[in-house]
Formats: sequence, C-alpha cells, structure tokens
Amino acid sequence: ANDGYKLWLQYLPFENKAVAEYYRDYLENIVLIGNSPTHSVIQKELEIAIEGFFDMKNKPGINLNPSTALVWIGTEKELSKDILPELQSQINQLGDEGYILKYLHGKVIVTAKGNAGLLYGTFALLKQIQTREKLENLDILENPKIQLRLLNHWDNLNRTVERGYSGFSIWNWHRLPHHIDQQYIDYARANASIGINGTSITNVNANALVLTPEYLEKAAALADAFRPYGIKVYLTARFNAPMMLDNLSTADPLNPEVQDWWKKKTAEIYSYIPDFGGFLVKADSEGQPGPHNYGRTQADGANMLADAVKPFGGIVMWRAFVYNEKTPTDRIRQAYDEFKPLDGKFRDNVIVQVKNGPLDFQPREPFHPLFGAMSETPLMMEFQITKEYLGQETHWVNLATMWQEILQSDTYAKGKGSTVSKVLDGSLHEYKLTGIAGVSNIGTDRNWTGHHTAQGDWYSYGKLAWNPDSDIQKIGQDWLKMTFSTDSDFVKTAQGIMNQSYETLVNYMTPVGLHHIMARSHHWGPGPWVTGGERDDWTATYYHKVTKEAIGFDRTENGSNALAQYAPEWKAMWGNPETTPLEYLLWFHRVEWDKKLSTGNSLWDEIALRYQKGVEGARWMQSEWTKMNGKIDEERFSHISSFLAIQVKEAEWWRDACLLYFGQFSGIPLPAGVEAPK
Ligand code: GCW
Repeated sequence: ANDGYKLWLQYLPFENKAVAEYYRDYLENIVLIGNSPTHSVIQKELEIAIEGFFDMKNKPGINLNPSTALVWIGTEKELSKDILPELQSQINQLGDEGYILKYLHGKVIVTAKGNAGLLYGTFALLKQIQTREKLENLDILENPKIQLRLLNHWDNLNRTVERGYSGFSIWNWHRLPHHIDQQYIDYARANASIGINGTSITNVNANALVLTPEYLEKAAALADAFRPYGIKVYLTARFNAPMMLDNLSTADPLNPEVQDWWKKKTAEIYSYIPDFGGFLVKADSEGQPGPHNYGRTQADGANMLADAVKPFGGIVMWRAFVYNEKTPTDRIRQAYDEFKPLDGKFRDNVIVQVKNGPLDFQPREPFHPLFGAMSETPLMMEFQITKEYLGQETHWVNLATMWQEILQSDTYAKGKGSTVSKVLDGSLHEYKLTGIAGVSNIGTDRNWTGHHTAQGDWYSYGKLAWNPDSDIQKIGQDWLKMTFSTDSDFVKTAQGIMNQSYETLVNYMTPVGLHHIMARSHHWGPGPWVTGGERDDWTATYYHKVTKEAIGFDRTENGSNALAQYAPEWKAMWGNPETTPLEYLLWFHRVEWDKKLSTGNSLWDEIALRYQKGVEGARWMQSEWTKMNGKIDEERFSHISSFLAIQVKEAEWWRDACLLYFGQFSGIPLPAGVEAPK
C-alpha cells in the first residue's frame, strides 16, 4: 500500500538487477566528510534512500572507507586536497547555497561552500538515481537564482488552515515545544530536497498571540528542528500587536513608544530564535489593521518593523495585497496606485510581496503590473499553491503551467525580454534582496496535499523558486518518476494530462477572461450571480457586469483605466479588443454578445464552446488516467481516479451554472456541440 506520505522521496526499488548493480557500486562506496547537524541529516537521507532502492536482503551498507570511495561528499573545506585543485575554478563560481555535482576520475564528487549547499547537492545526486540517470556524465553547477524561497502557511493557532483543503495544520501547538513530530522532519526533508529555505508558519490574517513567550518557545522548537535543513522560520506580525498584547493606546508606526515596543519584541524573538528570518505582514486589507488606521503609508509601517529586525539581520516581507472594498476605484488598480508612489521609500531590508496577478489568485490573470514598475524597491512573488480558486483539493491542475505563464510574461520595463522572472531574480533592477513565496497546500492528510498530484505543485513551486526559468517539462517528468514510477508510458501519459490540465480548468471555470465568478465565502464552485452581503465589490455584476447587451469589465481608458498601469506595448495590445488575446478579453473589455471574434464565433458561442471544451478536457483527463491502471500502486491509482470523477462532475456543474446564468442575459440559444444543461 502506498498512502503517498513519502512524497517524491519514495526512493522506489530498482526495477531490475542490472539497474540495481549499476548503482550499488556507488551507493556502497560513499564517503561523507565532516561533522555537523546537516552532515548527520545527509547521512540519514542516504540511508533512507538505500533502504528504498534495494530490497532489504541485499541492502548495501555505506562504506566509509576513503581508499575505495566512489562518491565523495564534503564542503570545499572538507574535500581532499588532491581533488580540490581541479575543481577550483568551478568552486569559485559557487554562492553560499550552491553545489557542484561532478564525475571526476572515476568518482562522483558532491561539494559546496556551505552545509545547505551540500545537502542540496546530495538531494540532486539522489534525484539522478531516482530518475535512473547515469552518473558518469555528471557535470552540474547550480546556484539558486532567488535568495528567499519560502512557504507561507496560512495556519491558525487553533490548527485550522485558511484556504487549506488537506486537513488541519501540521503544527501541533499543544504538543510543542516538547514533542518534535516526525512529520516536521519529513516536512523539512521535502522542502530541502527542492531548495526551500524558509517558512512562515502562521496565517497572514495574524493572531498576535504567536508573538508571546508561550508561542515563541514553540516556534523556536520548530526552528531548531528545521535548522539542519537550511530552513529559517518567519512569523506573521499583526500590526496592532502592541495594543493587543500590551495595551498600548496606539499602533501608529511613527509613535516612538510603538517603535520601541517592536524593538523590544524583536529582541525577545531573537532570544528564542537566534536566526529568526523576520516578519511577513498583511496590513490594511480585509480587516487587518495597518498604517492606514493612523494616516500613515505602507512604507511607514514596513520601515518601523524593518528598523526593529535590522540589527539582527532580519527582513520584512510586506504584502502588496492592499485594497479596500469601500474604495470606488477598480479593485485591481489599488495595489499599484498605493505602492508605485512609494518606490524607493522602503528600508533596504524590506521586500514587497506581490501576488502573481492584480486581483486574487484567479484561474487566469495577467501578471501584476507592479512587476517591472518598482525599480528601487525589491519585489517578491506570492504564488498560491493551495487551490483556493482552482478546484480546491479535488481538481488535478498542474500549477506550474500557470506559474510559467506569469514568470515568462514580459513587463517591457527595460525593453523586450524584461520578464517577470528577471524582476524576481533581481537581474532587471539589480535588487539586493530577492524572494518568492508559495502559499502552502499541505495539512494533516496522509498524503499531505489532499490530491496526490498536488504534491507536484509543491515540488514544482520549489524548483521554480530555485530557478524561475527552469524547464517545467523536466520538472514534471522528474516529479512523476520519483513519486510514482519510472515507467516511460506512465510518465508520458501522466505528463500529457498535466500539460492539458490548466487550460482545461480555465475553460470550464473562467474562459475568455471572466474572473471572480466563484461562490461566495468558501469560493468553491460557480457563483456568477452572488450578491455579496457586506462587501461592495461583491455585487452580482461587479466583475463581469453582465447585461442583455454585453459582458466584461472595461479597463481601458474608457473604463477603469487599470490598463494604464502596464507598459505601452501592453496598452497597445490590450487596449484594443481586436488585438487582445481571447484569454484576457473580458478582463479588459466589455463585449457585445453577438460580436464576432477572431475564431469566427460570436462572443456567446465562444464562451459556451469553451465551457464545453473544458468539460470534454476533464473527461479526457479521466479516460487517459484510466489507462494507467496497473502502472502504479492501486491505492494511489484509485484515489486519483475518484478525484477525477469529482473533477468531471464539477466541470459540468461550472459549465451548466454559468451558461444557464449568463444565457438569461444573452438570450441566445446554445451553439451546436454544447450539451444542454442538466
Ligand atoms: O485569496 C484571498 C483569500 C483570503 C486570504 C487573502 C489574502 C489570507 O480568500 O482567505 O487571506 O486572499 O491573500 O490575504
């Protein structure tokens, strides 16, 4: 049985004797030089891997005899003097966390400047074996392109997870600090194996209590457990914590008493966690307190916290997801309107964290216009790994496809080729601080992520965080091989499904640029009709503005002019409905139902046909998967099968609900080929 707990670190048994014998020579003759908690972790990981690769009877032991060693693992300082000179020029290219994996004179060398790099290099070697690559051609030198590679957990202290669909929070606050669960260790292993080096463990809708000694002691225990894996702990800071915890009368960032409170609080945190990473802050958004409450700017707020962590080497990740539903301005304009004028006004240890698109993790959005617009303020990306708006845990959708679309978008900030990935890796604006965050999709489910395939989103997130320009096809293949099977038919078919999954989902949820038409509050399923209770931006028609004549949000200069926030190249293309790609048509334009589009279809027909195509795509995914019966373990095969059945049903639900609702306005019958709603 395989419940998926081991993620991509399955270390699946070698499929035949020849393969086993090939790797046996290497795995039996490893020398690990040096001593540190990270070295112990490396040794342990090698043992776990060997245990998986070989059946128990024929398991090789690790031979630590240097005279016969075929694999050498050690930092540059630890490596033997006779190997070093030949590697020197490559070692000179290594950054703090980089590694070298090289075949040299009959030996495999894993080396790095520091311990974290050595661990990453070891995982890279194990990946070669997991994916059954030969070792004789190894010549890899890798440095992460992004410094801060974080998971953001929206985990509450009562162990619920905001927008979490895979059980409860894995942080068992009640048992901490005394009990370090094996799951924390396995979490750290998984993260280190993909290069994640930081974790913000609490919800951005923050509870100030995490900053009290009782919780700091618990957070410190997690930090201790993660340290050997190169992972730092970060905490979310509730902006009015001085009021909540110590009855200050204000949280005004320019008030000296408040500033002093944060300085003392920060020093206290560092007394528990000496390498504490810093704060992640959501302010002035969706009910969270912030500098606006005192007439101050986002920079005033961020800088106050930055000054507090500065002496300890900490940073502040200040979220740009700032909007007020009472503000009449188009919501997607608000973050840019607020932050653009503050460019250059932040301390050098602040990084502004921006969601991939200007609205809110919708199935498809254009890239956020702040990317490329802040040359004096480092920006980091926030992706959502948990699928709040993309079917939650039961839909299979390969998020790497969407992330790549965003990362490779051209901002044109410095002419053609100014991709979002170049903003993030710092090369475009020479940012001193670079980062990326992914809102975690994990919980207490036995397989961590609900859907087995959502493990792949966690995996590919880490890989893209390490290098946002990586090839997502290679990422997907590696993940499939390590997680399920190296069988080439399986890998090909499963990857085929993955490659179609994103477009399929967009088609059955929000085709042609529709957005924010999900049900209210829990955000599960369709709800283009919902009216929104207290929130002014949740009237039935705020985002799609449907009428009998037309549908869509005019964001050109005739409308909200949110388009003005993009480069001239985009203004030219997206400003004209004729040249706007259909993916974004209703995001930027109001279009009449009977308008002929580039496909030859009227708008209504195009929408209906795309919903139908989405449903057919989901059915196709299901039938492809059926062919995989017998190719992998029965347990995970049928788990995924039953989720695919849910996905097909929900795709039909989306199509039927949206077409019935919008059809009342268009008044046009469904085109041929679209099934009548049930
Ligand atoms: O996507 C929305 C979610 C909120 C979330 C918010 C945010 C943490 O619906 O649950 O709050 O975004 O990103 O702050």
